[in-house]
Amino acid sequence: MKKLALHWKIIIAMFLGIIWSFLSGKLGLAQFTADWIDPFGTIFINCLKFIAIPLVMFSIITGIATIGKETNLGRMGARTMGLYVFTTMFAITTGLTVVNLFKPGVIKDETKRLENRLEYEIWANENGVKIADGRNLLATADSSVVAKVNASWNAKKSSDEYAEMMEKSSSSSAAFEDRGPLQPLVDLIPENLILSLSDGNLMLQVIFFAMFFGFSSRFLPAHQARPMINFFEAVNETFIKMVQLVMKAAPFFVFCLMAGVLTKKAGSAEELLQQLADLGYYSLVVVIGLLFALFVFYPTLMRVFGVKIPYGKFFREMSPAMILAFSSSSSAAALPVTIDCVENRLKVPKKITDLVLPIGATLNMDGTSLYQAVAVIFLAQYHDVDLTLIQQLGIIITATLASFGAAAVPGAGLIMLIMVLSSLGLNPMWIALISPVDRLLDMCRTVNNVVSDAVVAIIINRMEEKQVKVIPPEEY
Ligand code: DAS
Repeated sequence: MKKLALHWKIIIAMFLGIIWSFLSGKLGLAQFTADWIDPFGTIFINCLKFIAIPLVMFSIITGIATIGKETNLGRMGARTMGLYVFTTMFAITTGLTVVNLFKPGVIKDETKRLENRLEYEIWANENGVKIADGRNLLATADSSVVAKVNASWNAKKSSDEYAEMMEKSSSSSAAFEDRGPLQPLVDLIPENLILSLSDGNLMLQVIFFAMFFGFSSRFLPAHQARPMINFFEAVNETFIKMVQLVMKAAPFFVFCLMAGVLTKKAGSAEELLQQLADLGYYSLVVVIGLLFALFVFYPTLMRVFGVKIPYGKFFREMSPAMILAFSSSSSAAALPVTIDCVENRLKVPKKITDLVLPIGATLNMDGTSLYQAVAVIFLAQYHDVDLTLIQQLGIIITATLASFGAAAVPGAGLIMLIMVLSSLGLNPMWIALISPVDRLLDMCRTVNNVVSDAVVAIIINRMEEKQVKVIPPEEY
């Protein structure tokens, strides 16, 4: 039988892992899975994560240090950032469109809808927050209903889950509140490089250091810089080789990852299915938006920029990175494989991938921003809050900033949702309502985050080639 290509093996392994997570619940093997299978998934992710940060650093240093004079770094950087912002804003607009079209949060039951609304107004009054749509149902509501909502709200506030969420939202909101206008710029500069290298959330600081170091090395006399750059290039290539070696065992690791993440996270896949049923319509709307962006918007955008990649070929060559993004829910963990796919399978030169992909993995999160747009409006609908068009357009800005600020690790998008909710005068603790299905949606939106980075790299490459390059499919 013809040797099965790696991406098909990984896809089969992924489905076997999902089947195993159902079986292990039924056969009482959940503990066995957690003890003997899931650790290999963690080992796999850790291997890719410990490679990702130095790979980002050495890729950017060598990329900036060696990029030829013919490439105008400023122009390439501006084009890259412009495409990141454009694709993110388009993703948010897609999210706003589908959630307003399908209205997954609107509750038919009058009483339930009123109770949710009153709970929002009680929260807003307690916290001195201006009601987002200016209505005041508390003033006219039946006193027995108000008393009932008050009691349930107080009970909810004292529950562990809400206490934990309140802690999360207050720490995150505080993190946003005392930020001056230039704080994001200050956060870019590493205080201590070793500290930045040790924390995946500080990837931006590693990128800043690498760009500054690489740019500075261009001022050295060639005979001085060359040995250092040769060394960094060899280190970089070694890291890529390490990724390729790890990926040879990817089918086994992805099986363990899928078997473990579903069993461990949900307690059992059935519980996850039950949670999905409760938030099914909302989850479906998020997935519809993501699929539209993935299979309609990105191929169209590449066509518009004159990139002629056969439709199927693009996704086939990107599939290892997409599956890894799905199974790990981490753009950072998937980054080494994304670089490998874009460079060695889609043939985009290193001088482009070294810069565009590491920065994209950290900044450009289209899937996250689309998800945040859907989630905010879903939660507003669920609490009968009518946001005006202007307020919704404001989400394009706040969700863009939130996705730029989200770290490339699992669950980052949900936490950054706190900022978007707070900016609209909505209750940041509503994220507790959608957290049960967040892991599954995180897996889906991380795929879009990774594909968007690859699409931008391919478009930048075409733009840098300055001509419409029709590459025959067999060559591509
Ligand atoms: N999981 C994040 C990532 O790695 C995205 C998110 O949490 O929204 O891209």
